[in-house]
Amino acid sequence: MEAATVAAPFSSFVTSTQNSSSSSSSPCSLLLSRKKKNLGSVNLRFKSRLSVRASSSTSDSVVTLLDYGAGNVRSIRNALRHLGFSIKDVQTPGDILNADRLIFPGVGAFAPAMDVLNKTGMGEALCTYIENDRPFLGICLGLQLLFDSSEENGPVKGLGVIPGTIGRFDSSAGGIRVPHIGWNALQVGNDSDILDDVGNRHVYFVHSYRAIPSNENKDWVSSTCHYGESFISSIRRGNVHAVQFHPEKSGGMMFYSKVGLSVLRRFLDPKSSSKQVIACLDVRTNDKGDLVVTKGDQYDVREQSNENEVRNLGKPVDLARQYYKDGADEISFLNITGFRDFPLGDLPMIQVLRYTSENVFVPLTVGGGIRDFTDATGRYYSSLEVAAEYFRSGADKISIGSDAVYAAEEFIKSGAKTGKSSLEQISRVYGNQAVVVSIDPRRVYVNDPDDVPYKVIRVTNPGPNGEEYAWYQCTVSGGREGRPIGAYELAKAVEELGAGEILLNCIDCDGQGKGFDTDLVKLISDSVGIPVIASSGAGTPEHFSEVFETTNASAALAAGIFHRKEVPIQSVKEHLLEKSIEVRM
Ligand code: 1PR
Repeated sequence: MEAATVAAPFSSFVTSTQNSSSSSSSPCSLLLSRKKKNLGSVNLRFKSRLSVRASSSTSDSVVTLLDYGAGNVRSIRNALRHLGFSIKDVQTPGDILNADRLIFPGVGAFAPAMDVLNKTGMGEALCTYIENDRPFLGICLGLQLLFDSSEENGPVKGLGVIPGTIGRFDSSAGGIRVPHIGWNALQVGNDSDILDDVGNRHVYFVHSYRAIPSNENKDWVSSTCHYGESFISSIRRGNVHAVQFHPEKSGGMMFYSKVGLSVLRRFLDPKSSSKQVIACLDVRTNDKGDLVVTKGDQYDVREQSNENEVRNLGKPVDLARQYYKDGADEISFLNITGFRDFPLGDLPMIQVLRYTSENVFVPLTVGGGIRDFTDATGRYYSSLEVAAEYFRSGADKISIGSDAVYAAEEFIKSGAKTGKSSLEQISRVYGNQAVVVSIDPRRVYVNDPDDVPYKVIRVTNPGPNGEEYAWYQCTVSGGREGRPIGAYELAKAVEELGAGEILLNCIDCDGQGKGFDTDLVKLISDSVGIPVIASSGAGTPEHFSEVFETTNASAALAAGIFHRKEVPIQSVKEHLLEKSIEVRM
């Protein structure tokens, strides 16, 4: 797999072709010239001589590296290994076409590089690969070669994928020194997933030539940087990315996990984007009428004492502020008796939200009782009004529980979207990213998958009577009533109805501290395209890494261990970092 030295097919090229680069037409320009007319999306319908192999994900941890031996790409190799990837070196154009993901760390000068690409047929293979929107990351020269041409020892034709000419920094502009060597900040524009963790932090540059943003290439530009002038620091279109800076050098060991590597990680495993640790505050009024943070034991929030009082674990605003300071990525308030009350009448809950949002600057989700409602006076309130009041009071997202179950049942029965459910109304007005559906399922073991008309899975831990299968029955009203719908069916239906995220609780695991129900989380996170929050059962930091390593959960939530100060949020995050799971520190 790994070629320690310069990949054989190129070594001979590098030396011999130093100065014979001005071939008439660039590989891509031939391919693309006929298409420039409708260069809307990358994936054009042109049948080139070459064809790329549909992704077969030979292995999720292999990355193909185009190292044409011009310079040391040792640090990129080290970075890839550090991220747990093995490297397949390009030996032939076919290796490019068959790549699942390709990194092209261009080092050296433009002309010799284009010569190697032209003479080895790699240029055309690269064009075909990019044309088919295959996962590509060009670094430094690997970005510049995508452009029409370069003035470096030229003009020299480039691959011609992106309009524009690479030119030398003008040292007279603003008294800058050329080459541009050092750390500089990016102005991240169009969404470029791979830069999401960089934000305005500094990354490392070493180059004398640069690409300039223009009307012709503006659709490609995902970030610019200023050095005497504004130049293109990264491009992105679909799965095709390239950066002028060096992600593999953008940070010391400590920085590693934050900036440089996050760019590579996000490219290599787009799903990996950084995981979130969420603190959840289940709130309700206790018998004295005070709004307290409580915590269920499989949803039973009453102390096993004579008084049988509601378990009181603290004040909602204080705890929320504390978890924010401790590094929680999001805070959720679940008004667990909301199904009983009328949210807009529940001023204490709204007050909690207003006070919290004054001091907590991470996303706030609030749930409980969101539904259309007619109060005792006969006044009708739509769920939209309820949600509006929560958003006005500081919520970034609202969470719907019971009402989403009824909406899903209706949708599955009729097969038609009425547009009237709280889920549909609120996601239509506020966007689906503002709507979370909280699922409260209970595991039901069965001996045979055909025993029930719902999605059944083989469970890791057999049931009390050795049952090998189970389905997850959804409940409403805080787990009090089981409904004829499974968590799988519900998740699929609410995604269709406009939910932007799923908070996947598990009544069986709630408050048990034995870990998340990874069978359930895997089932749901593999079945929907929207983010899934694993919830219920966290007892140790290892439970978090386990759920992120074994499922596609985007976030994991805990309550009890944080309320009882058994496991600090910081130690969960440090553990995840040790496990190379990207989190915000
Ligand atoms: O149905 O729209 O009124 O919403 C009610 C909301 O309240 C739902 O989101 C539902 O999940 C929640 N809820 C209702 N009853 C309870 C209860 O505990 N009796 N709590 C309840 C939900 C689940 C998690 C909990 C995790 C983590 N809590 O949020 O925090 O299980 O706990 P752990 O880390 O201690 O294991 P509607």
